[in-house]
Amino acid sequence: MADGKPQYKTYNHPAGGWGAAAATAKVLMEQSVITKGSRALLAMNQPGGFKCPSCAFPDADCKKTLEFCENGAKALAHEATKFRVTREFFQKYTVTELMAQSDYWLEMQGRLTEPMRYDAASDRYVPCSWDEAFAMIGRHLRALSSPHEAEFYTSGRTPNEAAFLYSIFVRAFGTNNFPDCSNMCHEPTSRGLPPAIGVGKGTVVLEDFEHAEAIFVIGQNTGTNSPRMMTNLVEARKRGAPIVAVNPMPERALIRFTEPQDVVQMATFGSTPIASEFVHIRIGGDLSFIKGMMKVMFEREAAGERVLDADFIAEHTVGIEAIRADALAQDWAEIVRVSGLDEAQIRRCAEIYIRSRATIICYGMGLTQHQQGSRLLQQVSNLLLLRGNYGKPGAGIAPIRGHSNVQGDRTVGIDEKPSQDYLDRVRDVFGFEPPRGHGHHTVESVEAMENGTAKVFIGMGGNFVRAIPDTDRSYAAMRKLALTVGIATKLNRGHLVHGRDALILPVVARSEWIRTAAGEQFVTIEDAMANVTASRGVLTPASPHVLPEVEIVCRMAMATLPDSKVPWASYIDNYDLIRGKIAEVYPEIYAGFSERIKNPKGFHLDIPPRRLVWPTENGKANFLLLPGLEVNDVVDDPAMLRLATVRSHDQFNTTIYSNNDRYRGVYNDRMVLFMNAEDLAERGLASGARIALETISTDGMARRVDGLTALDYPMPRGAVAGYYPELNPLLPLDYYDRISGTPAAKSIPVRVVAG
Ligand SMILES: Nc1nc2c(c(=O)[nH]1)N[C@H]1C(S)=C(S)[C@@H](COP(=O)(O)OP(=O)(O)OC[C@H]3O[C@@H](n4cnc5c(=O)[nH]c(N)nc54)[C@H](O)[C@@H]3O)O[C@H]1N2
Ligand SMILES: Nc1nc2c(c(=O)[nH]1)N[C@H]1C(S)=C(S)[C@@H](COP(=O)(O)OP(=O)(O)OC[C@H]3O[C@@H](n4cnc5c(=O)[nH]c(N)nc54)[C@H](O)[C@@H]3O)O[C@H]1N2
Ligand SMILES: [Mo]
Repeated sequence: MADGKPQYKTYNHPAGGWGAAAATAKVLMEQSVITKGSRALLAMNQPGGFKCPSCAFPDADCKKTLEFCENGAKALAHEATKFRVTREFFQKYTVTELMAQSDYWLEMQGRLTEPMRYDAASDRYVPCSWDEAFAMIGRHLRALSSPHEAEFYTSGRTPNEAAFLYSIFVRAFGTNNFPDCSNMCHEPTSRGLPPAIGVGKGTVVLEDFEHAEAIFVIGQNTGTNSPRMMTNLVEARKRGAPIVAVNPMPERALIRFTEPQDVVQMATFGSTPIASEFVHIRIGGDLSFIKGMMKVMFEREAAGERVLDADFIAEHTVGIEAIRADALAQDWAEIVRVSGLDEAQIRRCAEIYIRSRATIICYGMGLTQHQQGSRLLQQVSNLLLLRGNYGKPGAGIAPIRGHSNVQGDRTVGIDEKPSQDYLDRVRDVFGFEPPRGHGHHTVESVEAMENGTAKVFIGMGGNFVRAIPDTDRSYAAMRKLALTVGIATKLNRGHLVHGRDALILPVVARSEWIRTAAGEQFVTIEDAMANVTASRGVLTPASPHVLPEVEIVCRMAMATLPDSKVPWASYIDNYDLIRGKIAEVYPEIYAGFSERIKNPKGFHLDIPPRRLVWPTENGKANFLLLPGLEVNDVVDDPAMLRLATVRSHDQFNTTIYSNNDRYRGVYNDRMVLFMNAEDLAERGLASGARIALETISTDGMARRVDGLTALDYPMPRGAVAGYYPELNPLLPLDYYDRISGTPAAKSIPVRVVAG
């Protein structure tokens, strides 16, 4: 468990299977919620129940009775835990003492139970009433000389109703400062895809997986981070559709998987091979892989073979000439050098792609978190356009989103660069003039704290200080603030790295019911495939003193904007009124929201490219060029290694469930560095050596993490990986994709030094 002896061994079993079943039972036991947790699991992702609080992958239309996975069960067990953080707990420890504890320890203390206020004299959090808390927020916000001195963060577990009201409150207050977790995650999808296809979302629905003739999974650790998608991959593989997995780490579930829900496979210890082609790519090598495939296609087309969808290209697209010239001009030796792949494998992947009449390309953080993340996604779209892989069954682009409602939060207004059309509608519907300029994304909000222009930080969920880059610098920036507010289910580091005043405001969790004066309320979420569904908690809230997020937003607004014309109090009780307003602000997609949500299966938000309609400026799908083969600045240092910061199997972002990472064979340790054997040998290191890492950066700041164990692991040469958030001190704040603001957390240039 948390403090056992570190062990490193190879995991030779298929992913999923009995290992997953055992892990599910174990986590329910650890949180002492076997009966309660098992009961709640039966309601998870079922009509009339609640949506899994873990990832954003859609659930399969009620086809299976148990629509949850090992990691969904962990998320639920940690939410439904019997452990509580009470006023006695805060009386026992000073904030300085709590700061010395690990993230894992903080998480294991359990659910927050009542509002707390920081008391500087005793260095403790002390109880305060909800009225006092809201009054303090109102006082601080009204005292600012400009509304732009406040930063309003959102994490993607926040449901639509709360996120929508939060966006209205913040705009009525007068700023578009909406740093949010999406800025560190799929923002390249939101910003990169619109110029290409007109929407910043995926274009596939779950059913498309049943019709796909090939599936590419690029830079995404499916078995750990969206395990429910394994069902679709297993099904595809069983009917013979090839799967191409592109990843610098041979992620276990992408190689072999046993479905925990498949009784026969479980009983016979059977499993399904997943990747028909495992593409062991260098970190940041994806652009050259894509260009290599396109080069093959253009060459074969030039030789008279029909490998492109000429009709689709002629009718729907603009810009193929530049893409063709660029791909043909690439040199194989360079493609091979930058990608770390051999030409024959790239040709085989191109062949798979050419043979398939309908292809889905899925991707995750392995593509988005690079300096050119947004433009890299445009190249993925180019590849799809070449064979008309939009607007037909079984085809399209599938960003595998992170948080369960991160896509929904963006749809309903959490956006630091809102469109003028949207702002006009907010004005018309709510009768106030919203601010028109751009606000801060996550990195800019930290810069504003650092230079003293930001004074208040409100965190609607999440664990901002642990999620962002440059840990030491970010801690210092947060500590300069006048007020920090953490609206949360669990205690986390964000509550301990605080401003002069600080509040912890505990909320009702996804799995718990919400009862108001108007009766039982439900919330809604939008999954990664744009399905909007209702979520109704089934458990009793963690304490009688926690409040739903909607109520917290309304009461912050009432305390801050006493003259507001928006009827905040009415929304506290009746969530249908909120959905009515969402429908008014977004009539194209949300008309009739309150009626449509009565369908137990929910409804799908229109994605125009599915109908071959392209809401781009020119009304066409655009081929967009990214010259060269590199997606990150080239670093001229022979000792340089590219570091990807990744998730273990036992964490949800900054929440650490245990110090194990079963599929990668690491137990009781998170301070490890996965490294290629030759890279180790070249540095005179043996597997297990104690090392430190330093960032190779250009800003003159020293960044270093000590106490790491280097492990011989099948990584490509020059590529290393370790865990987020422990390695965030190595990620420079200004090392990010300029289009999306997303930190390049998968390609930090580092060097190994003696530890
Ligand atoms: N259980 C669980 N589920 C989760 C989460 C969690 O922490 N735990 N987090 C949620 C969130 S917010 C998100 S955004 C998603 C994240 O889910 P993923 O996108 O799977 O996130 P990561 O674990 O960061 O890493 C992705 C993969 O990218 C690979 N990779 C690294 N660099 C490169 C590269 O240059 N090219 C390619 N092709 N691959 C590369 C890594 O080896 C890793 O397998 O999952 C969501 N679901
Ligand atoms: N180096 C590096 N950095 C990264 C990444 C990476 O791959 N590498 N990934 C990035 C990504 S993809 C993301 S999405 C961000 C994640 O950043 P965040 O979303 O900020 O972080 P989480 O760890 O998901 O937040 C966990 C906290 O949310 C609170 N919480 C949980 N459920 C609820 C709820 O229902 N309501 C409320 N109000 N609070 C709740 C709990 O108190 C918990 O402590 O991190 C980013 N940072
Ligand atoms: Mo994410």
